[in-house]
Amino acid sequence: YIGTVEAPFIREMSEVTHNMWRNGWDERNGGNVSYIIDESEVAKYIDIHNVLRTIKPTFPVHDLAGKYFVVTGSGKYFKNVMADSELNLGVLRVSKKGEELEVLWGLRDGGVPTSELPSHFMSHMARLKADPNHRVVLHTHATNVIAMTFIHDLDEDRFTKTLWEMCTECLVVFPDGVSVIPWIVPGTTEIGRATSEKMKSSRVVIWPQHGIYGAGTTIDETFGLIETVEKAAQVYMLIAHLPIKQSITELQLRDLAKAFGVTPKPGVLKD
Ligand code: 2HA
Ligand code: ZN
Repeated sequence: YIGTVEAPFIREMSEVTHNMWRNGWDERNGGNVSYIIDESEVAKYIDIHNVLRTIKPTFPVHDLAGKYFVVTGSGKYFKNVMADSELNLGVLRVSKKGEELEVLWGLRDGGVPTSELPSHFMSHMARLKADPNHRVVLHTHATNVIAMTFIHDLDEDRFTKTLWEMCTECLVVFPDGVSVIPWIVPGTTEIGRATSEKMKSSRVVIWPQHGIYGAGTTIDETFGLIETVEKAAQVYMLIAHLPIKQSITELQLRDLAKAFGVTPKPGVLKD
């Protein structure tokens, strides 16, 4: 085996966690990422027949049986992933029956997967039904998204429309809009259920006063999606208290959708 630390999926995880930390989104142990990897890709770098130990998930995950994941560890800091990926990340396989997690690499010194594993696994199940190419779930404490949830109406269609109005290309990047759940205790299966329910039809779920979940087919695309939402929220936070002289109109949003061939989430724009 080639050195596992050089595996592209470990490098991608190290880079994305580092970038999110540098953005100021992942203080302390904030944020978590899980990423589905093909067996053939894992097998190039890791002995997939050597299970280091098993972990019981808090709920069975039959729909994900046999799938391989790279995940961030519970309580680990994004800041530290680059320097020691084997301590802060883990590669695991969901057992054949979906009742155990088989650790194949990392989570050194008895580490366990992210405390938000219920939300991650349930979101993966929902997204795989919506998009067979789905692979990534990314949670982060994007600063301006959190700030915006204090002062903006939490109705998800109104929230989506405001974000679309903040930067011209937002509608093109997330025509499916963002969804918003109520405030719920993190790490619970209840917040997992609420998040995955939204993930059936949208790739972005906002947790009020906490952060954001994004889903996508690659790390780059998912990070880009969250960056775009956060950028719009940042613009909102910069202008919301100022007298607005001009903005993007509904007609312009429609023209934009037409020009880029995207369908805005129904109900957000007035008909
Ligand atoms: O792991 O972000 O939501 C820290 C978190 C929990
Ligand atoms: Zn969080």
